[in-house]
Amino acid sequence: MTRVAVIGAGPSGLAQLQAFATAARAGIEVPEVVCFEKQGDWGGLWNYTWRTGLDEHGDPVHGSMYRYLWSNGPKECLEFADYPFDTHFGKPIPSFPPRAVLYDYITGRARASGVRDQIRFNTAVRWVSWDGSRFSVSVDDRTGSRTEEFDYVIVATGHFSTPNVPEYPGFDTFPGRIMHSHDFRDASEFAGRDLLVMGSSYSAEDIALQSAKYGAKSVTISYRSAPMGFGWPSGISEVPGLERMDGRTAVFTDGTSREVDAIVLCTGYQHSFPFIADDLRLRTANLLCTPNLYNGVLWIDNPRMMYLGMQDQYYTFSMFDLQAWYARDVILGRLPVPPREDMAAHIDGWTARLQTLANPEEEIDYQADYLRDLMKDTDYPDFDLDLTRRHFKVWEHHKEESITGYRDRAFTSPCTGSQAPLHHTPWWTEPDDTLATFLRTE
Ligand code: FAD
Ligand code: NA7
Repeated sequence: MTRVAVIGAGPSGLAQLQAFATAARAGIEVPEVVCFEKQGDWGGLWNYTWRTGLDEHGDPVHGSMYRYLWSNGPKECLEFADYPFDTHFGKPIPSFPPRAVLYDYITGRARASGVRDQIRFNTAVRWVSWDGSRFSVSVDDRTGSRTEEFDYVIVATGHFSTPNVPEYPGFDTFPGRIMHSHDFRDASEFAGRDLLVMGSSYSAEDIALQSAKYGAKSVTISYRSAPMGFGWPSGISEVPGLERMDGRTAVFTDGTSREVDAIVLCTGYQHSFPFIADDLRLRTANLLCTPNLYNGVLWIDNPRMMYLGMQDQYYTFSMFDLQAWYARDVILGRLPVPPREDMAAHIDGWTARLQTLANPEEEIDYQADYLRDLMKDTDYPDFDLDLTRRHFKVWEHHKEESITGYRDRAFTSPCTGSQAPLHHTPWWTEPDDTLATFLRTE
């Protein structure tokens, strides 16, 4: 029997299990699917851990999410078309849920599909190689190591876990704490302190806001290329790049300086796959179009090797679902694999368009067009993709209008058409991120 290995049981890996389970329910013969997950539970980054550094087995901790993390985009833009929010929660819920609510949603669909017994938890994949006819997958299940043979390998291990940690002059003599956003867990740690946040993307934006919300005395955000330029609340300011640290004093390239107590490096992540042989290993920066992946999924030098969720992400769960449906249909032989040169030319076309994108609106259209292609190829349930495209653009404007208030807006579902209610409390004044409080109606 054909055997498929899925590596990782986060949103992408679970999407793959969902895709096969859906086909099986429709009476289609599906291969044997085995999912390896190095953590003790599913949900990937959404499975919160207090741990940093090494996990209980001595492996790098996967988790990068922190307490009080709320969705940074409208939930309507990531809704599962085969399992709408209204179905899971039994009623419409507000558009920007905290982490525990999204975790409940992701794992709720997986529970309903009964895919848990396909997952081998506490099992880390240590090496994947191709022997000319099949893949050898070596795993460590904490009792020992073994190697199994597979016909297809689907890598769904995420790419926001291995931190990119730059060095700056004076870091080695800075008297305070320096951490990467991967290790940031509880914003209240910085209450009453002066914080330096480095970076100008999603992590910098949100960690600066979190820290101010939970009591930091001041937050200085240092950008390398360009400021985010939002209307920051009092206590947060943006300055140019860091030149050096002189003790506690941060000196910036415009000659200004600030005294700070701690530094959070929101400097992004590396795509890291040390468990994959060189000839199969994706090497890329965080881009909307990754090199060598046809349709963003198939490794062109060996299309039985597949990757999910490796792009930079406006779209998340719905994109992973579409990729998983596509991967499934290639494996089932329902979709063709073009010759290598055609796949390479297709990627070249997308890469050329990527170079022309001038602003977030064009980036949103670019990724939505990619999803549109996958929708055309697969039988993933229809949803109003153009509505999500418009939602993202409106969301960008909401952020420009109020960076502390954009999460108080409400959107309509692209799957059911239902209108989300407004949350009972403004995000900026709501310290409680529990599921019970979020779902409470007042
Ligand atoms: P992950 O969630 O990273 O899951 C990968 C899984 O693979 C993990 O369970 C891991 O344990 C497992 N794994 C890794 N290596 C191995 C191995 N060698 N062997 C076995 N198992 C392995 N997206 C949103 O839509 N909204 C948000 O608000 C949002 N906020 C975010 C905030 C932060 C701080 C971060 C870092 C990301 C955020 N994201 C958000 C994006 C996030 O990438 C996706 O939502 C999603 O978690 C990606 O799913 P994934 O399955 O591809 O990867
Ligand atoms: P991103 O989006 O990859 O952004 C990384 C940021 O780090 C970006 O602003 C970079 O600046 C900055 N960076 C990278 N290297 C450096 C150095 N050496 N010095 C200063 N600044 C640097 O990662 P995020 O963590 O923000 O977001 C990842 C995911 O987490 C995302 O999906 C969110 O939902 C949560 P640049 O602009 O390139 O100059």
